[in-house]
Amino acid sequence: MSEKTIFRRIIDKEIPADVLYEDDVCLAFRDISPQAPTHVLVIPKKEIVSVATIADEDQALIGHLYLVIRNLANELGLGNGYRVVVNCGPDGGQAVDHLHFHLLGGRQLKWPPG
Ligand code: DGP
Repeated sequence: MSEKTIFRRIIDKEIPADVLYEDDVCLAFRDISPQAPTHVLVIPKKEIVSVATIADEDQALIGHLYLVIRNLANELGLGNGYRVVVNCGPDGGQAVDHLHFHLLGGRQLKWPPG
């Protein structure tokens, strides 16, 4: 069996994280290396490697993750705007092979990304 990703270990409470929200299907916690004053990761508990391997049956789950992101953004005071980023694969800069949505805010974000 392949080794657990760091995010699977966070889901399984094997390593600590600053968790902001949790339900049956997802978890949200602060990024260990924040790139903005607010930088939260929202992840499904289901084993999904990346956007590239989302299954048709995951449609409701992905929609749910966006509602969680919307709620967190409101709770965290990001009324002036924020960015949701999903890196996919090596060219996309994905470092952890467990699907995750970055919620970034609290400063003016630049465009385009590098
Ligand atoms: P990505 O490059 O899109 O795969 O982003 C992975 C993010 O995960 C990166 O911003 C740093 C974050 N990260 C890596 N390891 C840990 C960890 O152990 N705890 C937390 N909270 N975040 C982590």
